[in-house]
Amino acid sequence: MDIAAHPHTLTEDELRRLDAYWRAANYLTVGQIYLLGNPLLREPLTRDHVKPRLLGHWGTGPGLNLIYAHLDRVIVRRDLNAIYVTGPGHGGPAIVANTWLEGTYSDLYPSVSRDETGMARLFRQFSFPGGIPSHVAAEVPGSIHEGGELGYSLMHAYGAAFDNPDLLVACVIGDGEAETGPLAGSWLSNVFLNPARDGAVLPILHLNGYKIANPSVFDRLPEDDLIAMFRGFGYRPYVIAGSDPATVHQRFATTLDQVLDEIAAIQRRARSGADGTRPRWPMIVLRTPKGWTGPRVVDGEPVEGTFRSHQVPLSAVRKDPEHLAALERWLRSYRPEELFDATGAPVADVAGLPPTGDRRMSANPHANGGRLLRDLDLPDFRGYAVPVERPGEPASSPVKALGPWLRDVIGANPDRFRLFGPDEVVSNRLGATFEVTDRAFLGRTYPGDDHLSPDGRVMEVLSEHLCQGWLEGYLLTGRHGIFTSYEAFIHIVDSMVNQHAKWLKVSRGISWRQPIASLNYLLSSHVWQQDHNGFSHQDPGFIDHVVNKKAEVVRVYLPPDANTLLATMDHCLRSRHYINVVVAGKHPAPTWLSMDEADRHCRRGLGIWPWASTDTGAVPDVVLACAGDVPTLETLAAADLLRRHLPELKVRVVNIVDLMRLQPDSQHPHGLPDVQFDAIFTLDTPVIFAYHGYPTLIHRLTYRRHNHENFHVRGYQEEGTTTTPFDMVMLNDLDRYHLVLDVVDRVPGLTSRAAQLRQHMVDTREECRDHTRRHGEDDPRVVQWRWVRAEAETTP
Ligand SMILES: Cc1ncc(C[n+]2csc(CCOP(=O)(O)OP(=O)(O)O)c2C)c(N)n1
Ligand SMILES: [Mg+2]
Repeated sequence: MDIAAHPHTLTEDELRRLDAYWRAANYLTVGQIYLLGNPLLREPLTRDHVKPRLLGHWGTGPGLNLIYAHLDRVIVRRDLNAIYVTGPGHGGPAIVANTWLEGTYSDLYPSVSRDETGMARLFRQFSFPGGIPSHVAAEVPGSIHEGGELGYSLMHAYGAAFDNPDLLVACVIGDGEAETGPLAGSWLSNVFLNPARDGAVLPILHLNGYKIANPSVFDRLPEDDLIAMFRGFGYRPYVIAGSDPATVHQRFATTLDQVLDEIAAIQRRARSGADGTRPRWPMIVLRTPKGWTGPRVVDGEPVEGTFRSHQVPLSAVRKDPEHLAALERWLRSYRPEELFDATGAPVADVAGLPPTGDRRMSANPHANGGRLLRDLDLPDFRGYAVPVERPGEPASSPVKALGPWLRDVIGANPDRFRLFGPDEVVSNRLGATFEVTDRAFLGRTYPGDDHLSPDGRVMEVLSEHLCQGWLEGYLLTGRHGIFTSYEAFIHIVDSMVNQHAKWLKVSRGISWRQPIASLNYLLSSHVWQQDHNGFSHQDPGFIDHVVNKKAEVVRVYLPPDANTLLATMDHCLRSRHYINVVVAGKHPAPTWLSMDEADRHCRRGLGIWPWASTDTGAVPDVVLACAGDVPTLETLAAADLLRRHLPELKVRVVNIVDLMRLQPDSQHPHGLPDVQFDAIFTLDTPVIFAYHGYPTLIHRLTYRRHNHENFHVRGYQEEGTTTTPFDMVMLNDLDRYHLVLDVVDRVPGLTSRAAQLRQHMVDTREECRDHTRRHGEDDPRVVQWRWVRAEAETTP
């Protein structure tokens, strides 16, 4: 569209009011960065009015404020339901300024009132000890995106728009942010957005030309190429460029009206059933100067319109009288006396621009998702149980057994639950979900494509970043979901998990933020179960990463079989405000517990398995502990060997589902009190612990426990390749024979007494290894091993 053909969308009065609002927001942005006192410049500015430490980011602010003001105009005119995602989240003072102008800030933080006293507090608290952080963090009303770590704005925006047909998500993307891998991948999200069912995302690329110290790459691309790139991603880009405020206001207003008309038309067409194809969504490229309206030149260097405006353009205000004078000129250039009345409140023209009530972007309930959260309608997981004939029988794939339940969760919650995964839903054995839904997809389809449709509720894209970001956006706006991934590659989102965990931790302490649904990971194709893959696909360290986070936010579950997985996932989908990591295998494996037992075991989080133990009524000689499905299998096989070969040995088998039970209750809310822990693990018995992941984690978690020095942990020690399942456990000394060796070596008195058994175990391991090398598969005595009830046992 030729914007120049519509140069005067705004009347003189509208232009004046918009510009006044923008100036007010800019003034408040600068004030927060600099001022301790004299907020309205009622007296000449002195160094004592200025903060000793000047922290914050100015450069992005004027652009963020301009976009905010213009969105406010159209929200009012069109009664839009909109939220604002701030990619350059370092522009915290700008967004806070808008929320204060809208009145939301004072509603939620009454001491920061909309008057001179409140303004002074608003300024003082910003980036000040005991105050608020510099970014658009959880403390900022209307935010679902802190933007501290750049790259995730657009994926959060799409996640928020899914299943929110009436919502407009305006997403400002920094031109530097746009260089990040996650953001670069996010443009594809429009292939998954259904205009009939979902809301709209309006990407606004904030092309202010610079980052911290460099030009942005996008700024230096020929404009034709830039446009062609976005067209290639399926957008219709509108470029607004300029540095004269009045001209840019007019262009922005005209463009915004145009793109909103287009969005409305797209939605009308799709919702009337007239058009089911992927539309070309509009987007905006806003090319305005970085640090616009700030100091042009400081100490002889150009600042406005350059990277030098990124943080604090005048950095020596308390020392250098010239800087102080320049700051005063800068602040007065906004003419605060026209913008705020005698009490310090914004004048009617300014205060009257934004919408009111929940239409304010800072008060929109979608940005405080817990307010809108509705429980899932969960089918009773007990009805999906694998019937257990005796411990270990039948074999079933835990994840496959979960499939029908998950299918029914999807079916029962068609507006608030989605499954996210990087192309692995079928490979992770969750194919049953496709009995009721498809994969969301609006790209071209061919005959033979499998379960692709615009209405699908399974979100598959080969980007762990996108899966994570979409799900976060979906959760933060009050919905539910699961992310299923290969265990090794979930590390790709380590950093995003950090950010989400921080958000959860901080928002937990903010009274007006309601808890949201937990972020649930179902990690399958785990380290011990590789078919086509090998060493590159073996890494159980995501658990280690997650446990670094605040105890009140993270939970880790290692269900040993199908029924415990069902009970665990039910628990996770009911939980709130956590990050739940569940690791479960996809291959057929013994089902140890009936559903009743599984339910009880999961409620306890850990427990002695009496049917596998031989220490009834006695102090055990050894505790065999296990966490994870494959370690549990090896542990039970080891217990079986011990029963046969050392029948007098009192063995206690303990299984751990909820890893956090291992920590003391002083460290984690799930932690087992010391007395209970001591009762199970004893004060002085050797504990041979077979663990799914890296052994050091178990030591970390049990470090403060009385019997810690007797904990001997086996787990993944970074040995692996493409080989058989039993060879994998042997490579890492986690196999049943090695566990027996550990028992012999650790239980006092056994070394000499059980020397023959020891030798037998060493030989058997070698034979098993040789078998794999000769035949390409595991030894039949390993494959065919089954748990046999003690009564039926005959010692060989
Ligand atoms: C992932 C990540 N890498 C690096 C940084 C450090 N950083 C903060 S702001 C910034 C420049 C951002 O530039 P841009 O996105 O263009 O924002 P704006 O120009 O609007 O400030 C950088 C590199 C970061 N916050 N996140
Ligand atoms: Mg920039």
